Amino acid sequence: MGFLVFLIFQGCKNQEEKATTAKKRPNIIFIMADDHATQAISAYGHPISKLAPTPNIDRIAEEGAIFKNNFCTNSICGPSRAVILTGKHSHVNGFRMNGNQFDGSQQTYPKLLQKAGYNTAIIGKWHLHGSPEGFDYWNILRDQGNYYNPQFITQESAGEKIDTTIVNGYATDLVTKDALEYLDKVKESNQPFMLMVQHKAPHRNWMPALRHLNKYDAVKFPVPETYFTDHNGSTASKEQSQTIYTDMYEGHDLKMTIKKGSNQLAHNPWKTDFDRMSIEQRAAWDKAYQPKNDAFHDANLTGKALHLWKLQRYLKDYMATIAAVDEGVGEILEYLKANNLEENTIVVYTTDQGFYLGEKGWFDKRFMYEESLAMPMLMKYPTVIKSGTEVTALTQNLDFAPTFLDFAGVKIPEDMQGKSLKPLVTNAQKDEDFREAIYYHYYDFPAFHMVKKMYGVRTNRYKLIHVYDDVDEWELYDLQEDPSELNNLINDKEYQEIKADLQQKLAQLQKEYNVTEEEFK
Ligand code: SGN
Ligand code: CA
Repeated sequence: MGFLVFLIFQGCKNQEEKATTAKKRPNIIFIMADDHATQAISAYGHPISKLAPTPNIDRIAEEGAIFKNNFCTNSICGPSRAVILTGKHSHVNGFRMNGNQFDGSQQTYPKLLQKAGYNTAIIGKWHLHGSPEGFDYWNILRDQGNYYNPQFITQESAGEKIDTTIVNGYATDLVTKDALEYLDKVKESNQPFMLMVQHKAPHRNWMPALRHLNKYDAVKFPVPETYFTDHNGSTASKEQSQTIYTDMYEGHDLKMTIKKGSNQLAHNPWKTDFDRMSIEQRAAWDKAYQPKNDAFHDANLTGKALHLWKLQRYLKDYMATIAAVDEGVGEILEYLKANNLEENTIVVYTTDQGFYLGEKGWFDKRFMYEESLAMPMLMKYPTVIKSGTEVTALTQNLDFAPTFLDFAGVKIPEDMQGKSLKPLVTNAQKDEDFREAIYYHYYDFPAFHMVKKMYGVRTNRYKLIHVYDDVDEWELYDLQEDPSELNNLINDKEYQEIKADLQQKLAQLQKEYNVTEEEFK
């Protein structure tokens, strides 16, 4: 009898210990916006963001770490998400461009965390087609998602015939609300959790929440020096179609109307974004925009003045769309504090790739130039990361999966191509010893915005790009001398040694990452 009691007691004790160890493992909240440029996060200090600060997102950097040289491997939505989930480059995980179908049967970090006892969830934009695998809970936006009254696909509705549910409200707020509801449920359990909160905002067509429609009316954003550049030295730059003043749709993107006194949008090919608004939402929208649009018609702008007006309208909408994301981050951080979860939860803020805010005249991403290559990365974990940590190592979205596994104490599979960032934020490794150069490859051509196929290498000072397929052109930039990347040095005599070195680094990386000839067909 005594022995049985002992056994039962031991059993309970083991279970208790197991629960305590499980609790000790950090929770992970991965917040990812869509197309949120580093220039639009005030922690990164860009002049544009100073006029439209993001105080809540900045808190993650203040209380933890900011990555100053974090880059994507392929500057486009689905591919970046697939790299994040798998820790493998696009050519290895198989998702090279939007429209591909993600092979959900492959290894991902959520699956590995789930297997190790984590409760895993994803809420918001998914964009990988097919249903998410490796999640205990999911609630995803249909396709790209809509800002107003979006459709969600839930575990329950994704049967043989996917049944999407329209949820009234504003996408960013709905995603935040569902994230808070998930936290409320999961905090009651003994399991550590990993939650991915993936906003649609601030993706095109930049529709702010009703409460933010006039937020930046009085602000004049700085015009990038390169807004009217002529792209000498790069055929790919000349031949893209993502220029604000020639390629934005006046209605859909810039919310311009056909004439004074009318609320009818000018060119608006994707009607569903506005047509789905309720009568009340549309009335509030028109009340905010009509006076601005009428003033625009009165001003009768043409030429450069018109191009500059378009830039301001774009930036005001883009930054106002971010305001709800920032508020949502604030709500999550407050929730953690109020529920005693702050100390043991890693919070990450990032986006799927960078974005142009008028630099080179552009919006969108895809190019290997800095604005679209750079990805914001902020991370806090109070018990482990010192506040105010700055990481300058060359890091990538490729590294996120190994990092989360490392923090969770799960073995990083050999076949993951990224490296854990943990030694960088715990000061166990020096920034300069982390990685010599990063590898990039963009495939999505011909497609929207007509950005050509390209691959390349970036060190902390130089960048070499090969644009291929319908052209065969190399570009070389000295980022220290020419941060705007306007001066292609590929044929410059003084840079031939540097070029040879970069070519060698490129070959090395292609070998290391198993890039075969197949990739360039
Ligand atoms: C949509 C956008 C494009 C954008 C792609 C990819 N047009 O097609 O401007 O480049 O998505 O974006 S829109 O008018 O329909 O918004 S991604 O972030 O999903 O890769
Ligand atoms: Ca994106």
